[in-house]
Amino acid sequence: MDKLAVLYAEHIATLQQRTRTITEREGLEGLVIHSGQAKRQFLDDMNYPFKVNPHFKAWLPIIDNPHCWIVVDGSNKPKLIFYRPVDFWHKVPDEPRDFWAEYFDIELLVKPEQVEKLLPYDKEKFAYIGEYLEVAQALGFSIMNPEPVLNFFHYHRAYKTQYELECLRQANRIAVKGHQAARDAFFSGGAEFDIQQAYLRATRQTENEMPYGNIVALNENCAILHYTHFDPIAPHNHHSFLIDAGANFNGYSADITRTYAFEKKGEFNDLIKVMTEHQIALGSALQPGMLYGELHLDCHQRIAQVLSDFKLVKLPAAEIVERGITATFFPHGLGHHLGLQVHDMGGFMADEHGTHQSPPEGHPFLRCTRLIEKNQVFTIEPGLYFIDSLLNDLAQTDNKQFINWDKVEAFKPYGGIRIEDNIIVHDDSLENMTRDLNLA
Ligand SMILES: [Mn+2]
Repeated sequence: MDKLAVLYAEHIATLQQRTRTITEREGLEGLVIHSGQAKRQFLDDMNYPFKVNPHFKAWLPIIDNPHCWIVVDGSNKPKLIFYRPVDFWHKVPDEPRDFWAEYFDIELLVKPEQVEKLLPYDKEKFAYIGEYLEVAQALGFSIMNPEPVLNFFHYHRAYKTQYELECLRQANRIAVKGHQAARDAFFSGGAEFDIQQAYLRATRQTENEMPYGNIVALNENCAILHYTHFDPIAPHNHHSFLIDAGANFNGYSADITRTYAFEKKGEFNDLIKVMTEHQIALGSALQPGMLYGELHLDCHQRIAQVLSDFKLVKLPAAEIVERGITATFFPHGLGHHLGLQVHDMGGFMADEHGTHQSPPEGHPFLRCTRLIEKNQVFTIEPGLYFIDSLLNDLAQTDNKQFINWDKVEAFKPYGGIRIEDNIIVHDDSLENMTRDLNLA
């Protein structure tokens, strides 16, 4: 953990610099960043799981404490208002003593409503950054979440500091342990529920700590892109297993997907092998100066080649793409930025003012159109699925005649395939954090 402490100094300096630049440009004296509040369930005395404001956790790894505030101007030492109630019902957070604590002037807050005394007295030129606009208004803020400020941070967030890259490596390390345990649970015949439990146990993280709802799908459920149900009963036969699951480290996310065939012999296993080769090739093709969208289009060419080679579509690859058939089998984007948020902000930005760069026509679900540059982190996650509703749509078109429907039917019990790694783009090399950990 010493390494993180060393890297953190540069991380804070970078955030200070960004803050200085944007507050000067916008004529602000500073920013007041709110971690958030506990949200009460309707007509109940219990709260929803707390999810921290990503702009807050960008500064320090506090991800589980509501009613905290950071006051920054980019020049002076940042101030942390740390919520530490007197409470015999819940665990009270310890006073901060971690490696990051020395970079903040820390004031303890016992009651949320007492924050007023600790915030800047004159708030006219301070911007509130957070979710609770009524709270901000009541406290006397008139500037809330100004778009130029948010755009600026979202754009620059794509360039990770060395501290952030280390956090992302750690998140991958934790997630890979989960993936290995999940794979073993699948091959020993577990139900989706059992596999999920094995994953969580291996990561030592709870469901609420996961950066997103794990996707643990067996057989035809692999065709449901965001399948978040956990069947407690094992199916009669295990055919296939798709797991899309991450982990959290200091507020940074891993986002990894693997697909397995239960039988090592068989065409679905061959299909996984070929998709894995393409996934690795796509990951290796990331390079500074290229648009991420180009790689997404390259992926469609590759999917078309697979569809043609496996005789799922009775056409040469080029024509499969031309006729738009690949979208039926690969309906989502190639990937996205990864960091504080699983789908990190800024993927569509052409510049720090937030100028929007739309996805290519016909590819509405692509989440990143940005220029690839060093210190950015991407997921690469091609997929190939047999989704009833999309296949039904395809059957209503002229392209119906080119599809080998018997073959499609034969693959349906397997659902589909997605394979996803987390990759850092360096100056003159790539770092596949996921495969470096030997997750096949
Ligand atoms: Mn992803």
